[in-house]
Amino acid sequence: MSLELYSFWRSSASYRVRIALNLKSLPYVTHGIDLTKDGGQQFGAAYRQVNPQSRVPTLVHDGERFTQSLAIIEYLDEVFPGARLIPKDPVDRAHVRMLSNLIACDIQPLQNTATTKYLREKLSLDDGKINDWLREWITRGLDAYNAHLERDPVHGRFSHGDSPTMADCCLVPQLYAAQRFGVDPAKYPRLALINENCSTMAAFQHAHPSKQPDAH
Ligand SMILES: N[C@@H](CCC(=O)N[C@@H](CS)C(=O)NCC(=O)O)C(=O)O
Repeated sequence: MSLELYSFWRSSASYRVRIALNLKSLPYVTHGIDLTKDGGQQFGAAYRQVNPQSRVPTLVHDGERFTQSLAIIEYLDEVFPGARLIPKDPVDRAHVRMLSNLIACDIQPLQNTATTKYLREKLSLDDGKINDWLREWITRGLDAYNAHLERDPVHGRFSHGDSPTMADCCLVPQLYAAQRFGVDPAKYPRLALINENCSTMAAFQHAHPSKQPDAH
């Protein structure tokens, strides 16, 4: 069995999949795709063959290629035994998907490299305005995530209950990105606590950007 992950150390979508692979105790080989080098290695001919969308991550499992981090995490959960990342019960499952989508669909695309590059190069926004943009969308998204947790009757040490799910695979990288872009996670005590609980687990520690072979 072979698992290969095309990823960039700082990419939050790649970080999600690394956490999921580790929670499932699945060994994998990393292929670093540097989004900051040579105008972005994701646009190179070699990587376009792997993923025509020119984004990371891509997971290759025994020759089968998958993109889109949430689709990858769902696939891993369905195919491999071990910790369940998406609960069985339809209500719990919908909660976990809702939280995951809130981050993956409504926050991350607005902080993505290609988006901020467009703001800078095509719309001539300066760094100050781009930072305002980033903080605005990240704050609105995390406010909403936090509000959902307050209403969710399933409280626990993680986003939904007492074991980590796909939602936590999304939350931890999003809080890492938030900090990078100047939004202090301490503003959200509940989210900060979940982040702390995750950070005690080896699966999350080993997935951290600073621990990746391509980190710089
Ligand atoms: N919805 C995709 C998002 C993938 C994505 O946007 N990846 C970013 C890094 S986090 C990327 O490759 N950006 C390259 C670019 O913007 O050119 C997923 O969840 O996998």
